[in-house]
Formats: sequence, structure tokens, C-alpha cells
Amino acid sequence: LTNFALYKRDPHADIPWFPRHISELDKCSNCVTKYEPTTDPRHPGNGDDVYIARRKFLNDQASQYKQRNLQFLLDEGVITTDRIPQLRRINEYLQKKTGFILRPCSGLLSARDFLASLAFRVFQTTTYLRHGASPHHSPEPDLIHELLGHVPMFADPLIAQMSQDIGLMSLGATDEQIEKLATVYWFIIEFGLCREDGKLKAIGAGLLSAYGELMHACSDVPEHKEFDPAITAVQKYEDSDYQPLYFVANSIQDALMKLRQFALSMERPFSVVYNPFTQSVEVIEQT
Ligand code: NLE
Ligand code: FE2
Repeated sequence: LTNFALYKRDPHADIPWFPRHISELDKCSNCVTKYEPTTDPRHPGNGDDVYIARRKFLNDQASQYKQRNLQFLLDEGVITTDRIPQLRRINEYLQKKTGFILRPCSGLLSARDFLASLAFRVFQTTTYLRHGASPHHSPEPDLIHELLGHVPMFADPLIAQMSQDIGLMSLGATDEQIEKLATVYWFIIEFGLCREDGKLKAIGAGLLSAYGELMHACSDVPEHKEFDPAITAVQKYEDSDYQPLYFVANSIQDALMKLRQFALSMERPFSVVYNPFTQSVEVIEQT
């Protein structure tokens, strides 16, 4: 019992934040300053301006370092500049990261079918390329959008979870609920923004694959509203041109939590659990 007490949790204690995924080490880079050559005469470089400038340059670069999934895809040779990768190769990569897989689809799917596949961590993907006349923006998904927009994001555990959650919520939902879920998907997974260090950053795949719209989204031109699934779900969206309005999340984690809160408000006479061992959805009826 005394041993057990070591692990007893005080529900009121503030638990210090700690990283739960390797990517969160981006947040573990606070430096303690001990010997500062600019001011500390004990530092051998004190007074050496060239040394101090070079040291600062390298430190500034290191502080900007982020684990980026796109960089991993490039480093591992999954995405290269000289050829289009096979879905099989992308899938090997995604399977290791989050279990997501891409499967080819032959055009625009109904929202119901598209969302249902997300419940299984399957992403239906187009395989043709956008027309060369407009490389910075395509009104419809294409291979560039899927590979450079979605794939790095599906390698992120929280985005993968958020996508699957939307998928699970869609199973057996009414037409009206599907419409809302497709709209939330649109505004967060396709065109979502989030704040990082006071700056707007894109998390949506539709922005990451469209340089032109990305610049527009982070400028003062469009309207920005706080991401709130209940409000976002009923917002009209633009699918042929740049969005006039974007929703901004505090963080991907916060967006996921809000989405789960929203899920509780959606009535459905049963709930579902995904069983990854059998790759099936188990339906739990309310009794
Ligand atoms: N506008 C995006 C692009 O150019 O990559 C595609 C959006 C698909 C919803
Ligand atoms: Fe997309």
C-alpha cells in the first residue's frame, strides 16, 4: 500500500507539462544561460565580436529548429523533386507514423463516403495533376495537394486522430450531420490555421499545397475567426476560389479537444469504437 501511495494522484495537483511524442521536443528547447560571452568576462570569447556574432547566428538557427514531417519525407527519399512517388511507398511511411493509408479514388466522392473512410484511417486520394496553367492554386484536389498538403499532416498523430474522429462521428449520421462534419473537416483539415508564437500558421492541407492561397490566408485580407466546431460547422464555404474567412485554432491539440466536445453534442442512437487489431468498427448500442 505504501508503494502504491507513491503513485497516488492528487487530482488537484498541477501536473507539469511533459512531452508525449518525439515531435513535442520542439517545445523542450529553453536554454539556461550560464556563460554569456557578450557580458561575462569569464567567457574566453568575451570581447571577440566575430566569435560572438557567429555563435549567435548558430544559436538563432538552432532555436528555429522544428521537427517537420515534410522534411522527414524528403530526408527519407519518400518525396523527391525528380519523380512522383507510388502510393505504396507513401503508405509504408504513413503506416509507421500514424497508421494512415492512402487509397486511390477516381474523382470527387460524396461527403458520406469520403468521411467514412477516415474512420478507418484511410484517405481517398486523387492521382492526377493540376493543370500547368495555375500551379499555385487548383480548385479541386490533385496529387500535389494530396502529397504535399495531406501526407505530412497525416503523419502528425493529432491530425491523424482528429481526422479519424470526424470519420467515426460520420458513421450512420443523418444527412444534416454529415453536412456539418464535412464543413468542420473543410475548415480545419483543409483550410485551418493555428497560432504559434503569435503568428498565424497553416495546418490545412488546402493551404499547404496552394502557395497563393497560403499567403492570402495569413494576410490581413480575409476574416479570421476562432475555431469553434459548433460555429464552424454551419459556416458557408468557398470551394472555387480563395476563402474569404478562415478559422484559427489555438493549437492542434486544442482543436482536437474542441472537436471531441462537439462530438458529445451530436445525437446518434449508438456509439462506435474503432478496433485497430481487426480494422473494424464496433457498434455499441445504447440499452
Ligand atoms: N486549392 C488547393 C490547391 O491548390 O492545392 C486544393 C484544394 C482541395 C480541397
Ligand atoms: Fe484535401
